[in-house]
Amino acid sequence: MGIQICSFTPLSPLEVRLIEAVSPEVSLADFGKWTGDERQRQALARSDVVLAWTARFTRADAPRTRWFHGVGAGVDHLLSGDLFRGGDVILTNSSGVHAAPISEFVMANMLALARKLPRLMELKREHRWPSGQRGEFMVDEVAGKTVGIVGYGNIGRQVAARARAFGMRVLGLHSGRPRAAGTLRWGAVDIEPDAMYQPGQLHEMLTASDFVVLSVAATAQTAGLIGLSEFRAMKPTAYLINVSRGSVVVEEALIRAVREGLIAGAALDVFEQEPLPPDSPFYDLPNVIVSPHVAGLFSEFTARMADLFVENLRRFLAGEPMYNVVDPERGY
Ligand code: OXD
Repeated sequence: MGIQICSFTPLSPLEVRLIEAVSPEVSLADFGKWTGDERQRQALARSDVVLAWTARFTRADAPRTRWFHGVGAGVDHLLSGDLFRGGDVILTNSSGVHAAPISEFVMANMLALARKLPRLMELKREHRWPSGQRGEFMVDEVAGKTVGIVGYGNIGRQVAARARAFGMRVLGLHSGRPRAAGTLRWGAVDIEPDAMYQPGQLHEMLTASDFVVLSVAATAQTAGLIGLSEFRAMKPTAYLINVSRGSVVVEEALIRAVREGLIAGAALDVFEQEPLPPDSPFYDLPNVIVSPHVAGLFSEFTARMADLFVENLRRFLAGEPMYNVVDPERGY
């Protein structure tokens, strides 16, 4: 009967051909996105492999499925249903695919915060040249400053390499598990941090950091990881940059920390509730950059994700160890 693959993420004709070229056994139905209509449900009921961002269906809807590839790096949104409960569906993610663009986004935010870009843009909008106010822009350089990276995985490592190139000191917080065995790396440069902290040493790392970058997976262990006592541990001149998930930060505590000057500001790409509601206080906090969960968007995303999927499909069919296998219990 061959290997039936259902894709609920849009693929180009070339990507479909590359996937089908892995074996004459393979046939792929690309639906672009999940709508749950009858045609999709019938295809899903026959599929051995599913490729999708999220799973709005149950194990009973996909009884033959043996492997699910998650289009994102985070899999938190995939784990609420029963698809992975029985332990008989392999779950892989796309960690590494957009580590470089996300780390570029982190650096863009770091420099924007350090060089007060939001304020400069405000002046431009107001057609103002701030004569006599230039002292406001007498800032510190990021060279020599310290970045503390919470979650030293694919994204964290690429942030580290870029920060090092800017002359920064790099601290990493270990997730506590050994590094996963191999993936496609897309030219990633691995650097050792100046110091690696263990999970119990979060406060020590926060105290030493001028920028704290959250690139950790959203799990039961990391929910609410950064709350009021963590903001109190940070320097009043430090900034928080979150490209992980909103659940990692206690948002009320963050709002308070920025308002009361416990920290200097933040750049947030992810929120507890997305879309961020229009009345969210984050929009009005002057020292906070808000972006609508775009850090990972880049033009080559699907092509790279398809490369990873093709290599994993080859491994799946050959019974070889696959890249980016996620433990649903652990959540990463
Ligand atoms: C992801 C994301 O998880 O972009 O991949 O948020």
